[in-house]
Amino acid sequence: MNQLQQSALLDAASRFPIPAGSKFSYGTSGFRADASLLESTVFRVGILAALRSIQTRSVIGLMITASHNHISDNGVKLADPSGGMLTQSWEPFADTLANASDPHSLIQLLGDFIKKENIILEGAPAAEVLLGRDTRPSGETLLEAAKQGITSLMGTTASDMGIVTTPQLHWMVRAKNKGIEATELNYYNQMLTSFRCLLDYIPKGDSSKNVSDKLIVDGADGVGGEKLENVKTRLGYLTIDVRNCGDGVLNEGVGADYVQKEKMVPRNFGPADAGMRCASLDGDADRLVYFYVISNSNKIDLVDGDKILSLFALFLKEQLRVLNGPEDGKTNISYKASLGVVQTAYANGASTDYLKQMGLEVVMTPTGVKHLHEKAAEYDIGIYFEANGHGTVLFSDAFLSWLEITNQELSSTSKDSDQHKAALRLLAVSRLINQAVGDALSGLFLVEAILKHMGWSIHKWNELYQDLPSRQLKVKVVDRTAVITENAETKVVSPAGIQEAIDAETDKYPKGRCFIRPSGTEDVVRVYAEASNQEAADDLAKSVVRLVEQYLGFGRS
Ligand code: G16
Repeated sequence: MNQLQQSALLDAASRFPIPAGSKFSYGTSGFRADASLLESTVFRVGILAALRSIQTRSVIGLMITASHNHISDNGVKLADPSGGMLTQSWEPFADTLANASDPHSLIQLLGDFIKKENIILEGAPAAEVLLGRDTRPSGETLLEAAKQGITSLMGTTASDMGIVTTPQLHWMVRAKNKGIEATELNYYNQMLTSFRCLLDYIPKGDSSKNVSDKLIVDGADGVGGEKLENVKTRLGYLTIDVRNCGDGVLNEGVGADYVQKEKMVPRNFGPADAGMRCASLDGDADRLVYFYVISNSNKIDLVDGDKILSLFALFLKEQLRVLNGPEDGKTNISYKASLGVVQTAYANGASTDYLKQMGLEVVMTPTGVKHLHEKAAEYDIGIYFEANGHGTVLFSDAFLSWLEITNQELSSTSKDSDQHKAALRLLAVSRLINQAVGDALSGLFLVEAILKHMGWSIHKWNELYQDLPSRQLKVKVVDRTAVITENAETKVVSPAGIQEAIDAETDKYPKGRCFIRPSGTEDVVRVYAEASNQEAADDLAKSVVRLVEQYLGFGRS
């Protein structure tokens, strides 16, 4: 950095002092905290985004959101050139930068990092960061802080994409770096064209008529509901009734996190909806779960991320089988695409058993899309989902290129054959489902297309396997970072002794399984328990909560 750049940065940084007594960390999905504490962090992440853009000579994304968290929280995360999460190798520096207490040490740290990463500032081509935010009231001020961070370094361009879903911003970053027009309209066009294509190739027959044309969606009073309203007139057969579209408090008694954890009907749903196919998005529309209201109750039957994954896996496996052609070898196709699924410890044990019975390779990673995405990218078709509804399907470039060529060949040699239709469906899925990150909207359209293809009601889908009863609780402790885990978060290595205590408790319950981990988005330790019946799962979770309090001490709420 030359003198001029240093003094410009110094000047900007002095306007964003770190709040006294705060410690920030780049958690499961970027920085999250009470919004009033975040301006300095967002400013610094702006600088980081500009540096990443200069280094990669590509467009980077910066999203202001705290997703499923309370409305008073906010957060910031970066999208790398591929549209995926910021490379994990930059996370430690993001932590250091966010916590550098005075502007001079900030400049020093930046200088050292620029040298270490070999980032050439002089003569660097124009860099650009795309900015997005969700509907939180604090978003506007924080976006301003981000812009100042971005432009303070070499006058990098900050392009404001407005209020968008998190996956839309990730999609735009990916699109722009591939030379595709990065507009919201283009995002919808690509998604809906592929959706209609999947509908066009539904086998003729009566079964698809069994599928209700009505879907009710809980928009979590966030950005996703509004966006769905924009497209719902373009869906052909499907009528979507969008509720919780921004009139109530974001994520409060609504949204995918509430529905999945509490298993209760969200606000504005009731007895009249019993049995109907319903879906719920989270605050920034990167999570999706389905459910139906149980008659005469305020409870729901949940169709979670694991079941979405299973539905996708079933459909894609079948398309690959048909594409490969009959076993006799006459029309057998040469490319054997690898298909793998990725889950976390939160995946219901019954779902993992089901996927393995289907003959699929199941890999486990720690919580966080960044981990699942990386693993899924190792397959030709990698499907990843967290039970909370976060996930997508990734297609490898090699497989897609081959598929394009094969599709052309099939369209001249055996147009409209089963093989040709399977190729077309796979191509449509790859264009429909967001390749950058988990996306509730594109996930929803894929679920809808597959249910219609199979002729399945939500009830039939839910019967794929029966979930083991489970309970998830959160515990406020003195310092959640004292919990250190290994083996994809299934084993605690610190504090000493707690894992043995958890194991002893779990052994008391038939089919018992339990783990704890520190949340990376909230100041809590999460406890997950599974057992042969609901009462046992509840009891196991509660006893482990007591162990956590005993070993880690009560925290203030
Ligand atoms: C984020 C991550 C998810 C993760 C969730 C909860 O979701 O993107 O991968 O499952 O946080 O993480 P934790 O248990 O560490 O709090 P979202 O929807 O909040 O962005």
